[in-house]
Amino acid sequence: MSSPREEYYGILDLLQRHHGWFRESIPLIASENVPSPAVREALTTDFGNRYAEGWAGERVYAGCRYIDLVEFKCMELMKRLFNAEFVDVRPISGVVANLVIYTAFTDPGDVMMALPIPCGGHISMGKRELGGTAGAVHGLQVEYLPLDYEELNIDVERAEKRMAKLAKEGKPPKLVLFGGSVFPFPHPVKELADQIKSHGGTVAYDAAHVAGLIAGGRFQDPLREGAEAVSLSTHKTFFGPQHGSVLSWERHAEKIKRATFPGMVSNHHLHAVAGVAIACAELLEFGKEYADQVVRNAKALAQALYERGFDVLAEHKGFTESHVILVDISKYGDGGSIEKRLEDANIILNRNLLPWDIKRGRRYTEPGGIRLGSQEVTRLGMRESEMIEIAEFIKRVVIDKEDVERVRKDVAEFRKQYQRVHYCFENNTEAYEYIKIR
Ligand code: DSN
Repeated sequence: MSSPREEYYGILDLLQRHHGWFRESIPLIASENVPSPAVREALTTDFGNRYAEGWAGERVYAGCRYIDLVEFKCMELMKRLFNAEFVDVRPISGVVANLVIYTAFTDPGDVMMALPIPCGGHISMGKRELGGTAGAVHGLQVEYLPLDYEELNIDVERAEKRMAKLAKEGKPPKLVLFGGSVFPFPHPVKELADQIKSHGGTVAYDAAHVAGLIAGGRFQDPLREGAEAVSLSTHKTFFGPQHGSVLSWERHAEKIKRATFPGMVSNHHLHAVAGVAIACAELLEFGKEYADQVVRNAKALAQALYERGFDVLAEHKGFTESHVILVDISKYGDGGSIEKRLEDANIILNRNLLPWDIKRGRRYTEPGGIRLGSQEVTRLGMRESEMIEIAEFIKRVVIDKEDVERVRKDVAEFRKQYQRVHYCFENNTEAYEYIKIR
């Protein structure tokens, strides 16, 4: 058995190896990003060891003098960024932000409509029998928004019919949650908002994936299209630390505040709130330029993959209007083994169910698709020409079945030029530098 000291150094060694690996890899997971050195600095502060239960300025804890000032700044900057009347920056993740919305606007047993998981819905929107948060934790009865497989978007006509049918059966949706984890095109919020409201329902929007693009003015603006509440995670296209938030209107402030605390959080990860405040300032300054490049890169990567023989979905509409692209990989194998082969070549992305996979008997372990996101490589300073190089690396692994070792060496060489975080005020520390403070 190893001694505690050996274990201690062993753990630290694994952390350093992770950093070394990411320095040499191409990070394409659509739900991740790399924060700036200033955000990483915030995460190491003593804020991470404190409690601040309650609302800023009205805490149930002492010692919050600076914590309150930072949290007020975070709220003020986030309101500016999203032109929101009210924000709650305390939910500690996107899932918790969704739970805050469920708690504020519904009761257990109510009907909620959202996309099913194979069609891009997130696990936090899932049914009870699937263990999804909405059903299993808050007791909502989840009904599905229909997806148009060709358009990769919600089918407005079928959604209207489904909603009308639910209303006729005496179970109109109390909440309709737009958004999801595969979110290439703006959802028809304004097209459906009136009908949702006419049945007494609330329009909500999960912006976890697209928050940075909304902040940069490069995606739809759900608050102006009829949404009463918007949940965020702050670490996907929004390039802060892992955390969540809710945007809304002043008229809903009290019930959202109460749902967050005492409902969902005691400690709300104050170091992360500080990191979110810094990321808000960075997005206010650089967000437009960043979001434009993220979308340009996603389109360029999709086009380059398509030209190399990959079945990138939604070609007829330019593949994507966000950071995410979805590829039907089934003619080369299953998504699980392709994900693994690419990982061995230091190309890190994830397998993904395609909308029709479950009906065809596929499972999430071996789905027909892979999902790629352009936001992290954009943050590393890459542009359209680098997307072509990335597509070529992917082709060498998946189509040419080249030796992964050889591709991995070329990927590491390619990555040498992209070691700094862009779209931030200071980048003296490298993006994946291991910071030792022992
Ligand atoms: N499961 C991740 C996603 O891809 O959306 C994060 O919630």
